[in-house]
Amino acid sequence: MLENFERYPLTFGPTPIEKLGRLSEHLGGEVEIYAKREDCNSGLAFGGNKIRKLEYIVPDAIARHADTLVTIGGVQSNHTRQVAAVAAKLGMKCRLVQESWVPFPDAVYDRVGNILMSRVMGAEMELVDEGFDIGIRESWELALADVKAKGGRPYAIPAGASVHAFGGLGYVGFAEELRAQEAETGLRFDYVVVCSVTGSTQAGMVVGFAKDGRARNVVGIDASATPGQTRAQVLEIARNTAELVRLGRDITAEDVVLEEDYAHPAYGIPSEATNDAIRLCARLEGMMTDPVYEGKSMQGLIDLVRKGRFPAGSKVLYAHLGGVPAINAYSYLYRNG
Ligand code: 5PA
Repeated sequence: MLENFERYPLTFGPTPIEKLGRLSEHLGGEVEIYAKREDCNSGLAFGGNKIRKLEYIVPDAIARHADTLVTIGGVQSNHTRQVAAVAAKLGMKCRLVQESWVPFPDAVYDRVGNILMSRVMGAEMELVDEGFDIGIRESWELALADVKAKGGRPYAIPAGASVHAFGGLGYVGFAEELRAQEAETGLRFDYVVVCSVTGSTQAGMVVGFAKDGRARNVVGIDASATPGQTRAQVLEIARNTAELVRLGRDITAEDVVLEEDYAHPAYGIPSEATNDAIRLCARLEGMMTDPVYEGKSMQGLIDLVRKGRFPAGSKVLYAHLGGVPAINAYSYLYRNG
């Protein structure tokens, strides 16, 4: 589906698929749970889902002779950290806007984890006192204008690399990669569980799996706590991406499955149920997840298995999209484990 698009390699190659046998057993053993380890996809500052997306965006930045990647996220954004790493790797500058998307009081919140690494990698950043919103922000537009005013050649990457013409392509590639792995191993996955916020991860998957009739088997777990906006953004990106890759059919609202029950109490704030899921997965599998994104999709996966959402015998693939560095900013919550 991606033959006509240039890819700049930033990842190690196809990501490993790992059986989560002890978690599957713990949840009754009727459903086989696997994880596709997007969190281990690259040597660029711990990797994650944005690296896969950026492989299809970087060729455009290079073609336009950009010298500065400009993007936006919360203080503990994984996305901004991954853009900082990619800029370093390409020999470009990086300008980051880090907004106050999460009102979290941990004393080291703006010192550790993602933001620490972005600073070490030399990104220029500003902290802006604006709340959570996945839409286009004025602060980001001002940063782009500022880079230009100072004689730079900025390249605009929106939040999560999502509302970008090529933002959905990386996760179309995920579906193609999985099909190849299925052919090789003889495994076939009935469902893919994926965390959704700015939307292009799920949108790309919906398009990629629409090709073999599995679009509606992509189960999005909302972590934005503004699911209306996330759902609309997934649909819009999926539609545009379907056209771009000439899928040959339209994507409809029914193709976007988004579970809304796991994002509470707010974006970036874990509930007790989220923390229970993080601990359970860590203690049964040694697989770490974070309190902002993957802990919530893990909570969703566990709850949906317990509720019998997946028929007995199903193989369910949890897409682990990265994000663990942010757990350092929640040190007080996990001081006793
Ligand atoms: C993020 C996003 P989408 O934004 O593509 O829907 O992906 C959600 C997601 N898991 C899932 C992890 C670990 C993520 O980092 N992170 C954002 C960030 O600024 O880091 C874009 C919000």
